[in-house]
Amino acid sequence: MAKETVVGICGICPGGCGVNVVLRDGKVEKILPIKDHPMGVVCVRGLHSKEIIYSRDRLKYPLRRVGEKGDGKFERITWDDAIESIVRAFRKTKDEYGAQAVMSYFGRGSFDTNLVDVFGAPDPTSKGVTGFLYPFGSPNGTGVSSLCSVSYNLLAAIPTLGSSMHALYPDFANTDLMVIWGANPPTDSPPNKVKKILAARKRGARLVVIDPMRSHMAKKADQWIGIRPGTDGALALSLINVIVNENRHDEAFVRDWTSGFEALRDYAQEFPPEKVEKITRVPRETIVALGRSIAAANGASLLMYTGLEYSNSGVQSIRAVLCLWAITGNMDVPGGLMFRPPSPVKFPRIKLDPPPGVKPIGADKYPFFCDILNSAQFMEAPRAILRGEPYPVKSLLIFGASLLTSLPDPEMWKKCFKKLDFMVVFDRFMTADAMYADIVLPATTNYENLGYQKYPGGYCQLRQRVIDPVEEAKSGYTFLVELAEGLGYGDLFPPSEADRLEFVFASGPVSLAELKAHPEGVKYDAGKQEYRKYEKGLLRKSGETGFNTPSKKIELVSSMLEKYGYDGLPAYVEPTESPLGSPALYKKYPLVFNSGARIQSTFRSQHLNIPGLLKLQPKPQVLIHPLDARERGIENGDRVWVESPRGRVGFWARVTGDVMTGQVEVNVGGGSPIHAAPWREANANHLTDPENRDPISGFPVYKALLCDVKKRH
Ligand SMILES: Nc1nc2c(c(=O)[nH]1)N[C@H]1C(S)=C(S)[C@@H](COP(=O)(O)OP(=O)(O)OC[C@H]3O[C@@H](n4cnc5c(=O)[nH]c(N)nc54)[C@H](O)[C@@H]3O)O[C@H]1N2
Ligand SMILES: Nc1nc2c(c(=O)[nH]1)N[C@H]1C(S)=C(S)[C@@H](COP(=O)(O)OP(=O)(O)OC[C@H]3O[C@@H](n4cnc5c(=O)[nH]c(N)nc54)[C@H](O)[C@@H]3O)O[C@H]1N2
Ligand code: SF4
Ligand SMILES: [Mo]
Repeated sequence: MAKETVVGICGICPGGCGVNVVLRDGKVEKILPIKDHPMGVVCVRGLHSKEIIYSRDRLKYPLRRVGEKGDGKFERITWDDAIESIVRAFRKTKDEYGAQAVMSYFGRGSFDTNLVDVFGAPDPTSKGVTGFLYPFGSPNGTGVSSLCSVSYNLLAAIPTLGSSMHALYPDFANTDLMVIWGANPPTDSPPNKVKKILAARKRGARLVVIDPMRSHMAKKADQWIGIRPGTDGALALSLINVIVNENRHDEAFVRDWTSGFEALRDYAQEFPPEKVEKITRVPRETIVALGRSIAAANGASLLMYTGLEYSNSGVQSIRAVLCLWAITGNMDVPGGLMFRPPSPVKFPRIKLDPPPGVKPIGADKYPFFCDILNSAQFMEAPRAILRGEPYPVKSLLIFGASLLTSLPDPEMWKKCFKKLDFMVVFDRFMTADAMYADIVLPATTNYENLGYQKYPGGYCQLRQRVIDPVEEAKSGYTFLVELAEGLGYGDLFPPSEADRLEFVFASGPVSLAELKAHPEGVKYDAGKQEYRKYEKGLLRKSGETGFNTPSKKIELVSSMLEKYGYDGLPAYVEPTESPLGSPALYKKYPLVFNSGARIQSTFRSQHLNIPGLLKLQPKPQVLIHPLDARERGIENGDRVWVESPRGRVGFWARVTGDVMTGQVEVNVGGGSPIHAAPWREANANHLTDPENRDPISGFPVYKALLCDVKKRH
């Protein structure tokens, strides 16, 4: 057959980058980027799509475990048999312990719009799949939101600004100053902000990056401000200190549109730059100069992501930064942090409500998290699985996630897997978790699925099925609908991917016919952008002026958090395991441990078996400063142990000035049986601590711990 080019969407992650797929004989031959696509980028993983789709490691058939848990002995079964087994097991759990004893965990392999829009919780601000088990009677929909991005996106933003961060964006096109704080856009998926940032810089806007590492972005910046991990809250409060003490805040905005200013101003007195220099390692002159330039900027924009989430005051530190943006009048003004316009169109959603009467796991310890997300906090699952507290959990569905590589203390999670009555894993590959599952099911890549993708700013594109599913792999949608049918509530959902498209576009902003006629995508009206929407009643559903918080103001002191018993102020807490927080331990473990900065060629635990991508970084590394390396007799490329109070794991040293002295960065992702040998044993989460968490979000402190690095002889 001749070559055929299909306008498609990259099918590796849900980023939604536009690609041209060159097919030969019905198989993907090549992936070519489309430059004028709204995403405008294709990352290195997308370019290696072919290798990923046709990897010999892909799961091909449904499997049933026949050996002991963890042995890796499975037999091939049919899909019907698999669904029947899951249904039987879930029903048995429900009969014996109640529906709440069945739990789901949706990971980074589940973020596809086509799933979230159908199986998500009622509040569309949350991006996870939390509602699938609601009709079954279980409130215990959980997932990677228990440890990723919602601390910033929801838990800090909603009580402060009255809105999720998904509803905001930095106005790079008009900005004077860009502050990138705990994010590295070149590795985001898709990495589509980089172009805008570089264009703004070319136009004359200053770029400042606050990061413990000289990241990809920091290398392109006017200024890199290195910081000790986990101390950003202190830095933000010190910037506030400089600004209020020099009367540089936006007085009119503070008076009319914020609440709690006096209390914040008083609290910030505890954070003078000379004291905060010792906490953060940011020189006092740098703090003063940055405070002044944020206040003086004619529109200061802010980009954050996960960098601040993993400390002992993650939520509050992010809040402190948002407060800083508010008091300097940088909200919803040209070049500042903009609210998206209220959209005149809605995509229809299926309404799934949490079952009444039973609280999700974790609601006793993290009530704010569970209420905002309509979800359980998965970090509390071990208590339920191992000890039956506050009630037992007996069956677990793991969908597109790798718990043993992503959560602290893999050995404890293995114990949980062994204790469960039933576990099912749905994935593209045989993960470490799958080795413990009763049933393992093969998932497609999105190249094998039919669906749609919507983009911010009003653009929608059909996700064409570019190739047939590999062997017996199924899409997440097909699997979940079949499972729902087995469990007796399939009628809630359109029965097939094609029916789902009919459902969405029957009343959506564009018609299915239009989308089919324009495979490159269709624009629609996503609302008119206006500045200072709070003055015009455009941020509240009622049409009243102000922000969508209880007081209608930006709450510097949060009434919502106070109601839940937390500090209303954006209070800073020193990381509990740190040079200042645990000086005795610091003597034994004299390096600050950070982990998980993204690598372009990998995605958390993914692609560490894909030869073309592995070539880009064959071995798991610990990044260490030349002075620290020399002190330990370590040279670039040496095999080393990274030791924490929890244990030791082998890595390879990358000696580089891109990290600060006294601090290391450890690669995350390793630890799965299909990984290339060097990565297979390198599970960084043997070094992290499941009990060390942010008290509001319950997120593990992945990025502010202690360790030492030793040469491995
Ligand atoms: N120490 C430390 N630990 C961390 C982090 C850190 O920074 N430091 N980062 C944390 C963060 S932010 C996150 S999000 C978690 C990530 O945790 P996970 O959600 O476990 O992410 P992945 O390792 O990417 O695993 C995703 C799995 O989904 C599969 N998959 C991919 N696409 C699909 C699909 O379409 N369908 C199905 N069914 N499966 C699919 C992949 O094969 C892979 O096995 O890790 C966390 N862990
Ligand atoms: N290629 C690739 N892309 C990915 C992923 C991947 O694994 N690979 N993972 C995806 C996932 S799960 C997520 S959640 C997003 C996350 O996207 P980002 O949050 O942008 O993730 P990173 O690229 O790690 O950037 C975080 C930055 O924060 C810095 N940082 C760490 N600790 C601190 C701190 O205490 N303070 C400050 N100020 N900065 C700190 C890190 O050094 C790093 O440069 O990326 C997604 N995109
Ligand atoms: S970010 Fe990379 S892997 Fe994800 S959709 Fe875009 S090109 Fe594909
Ligand atoms: Mo994440």
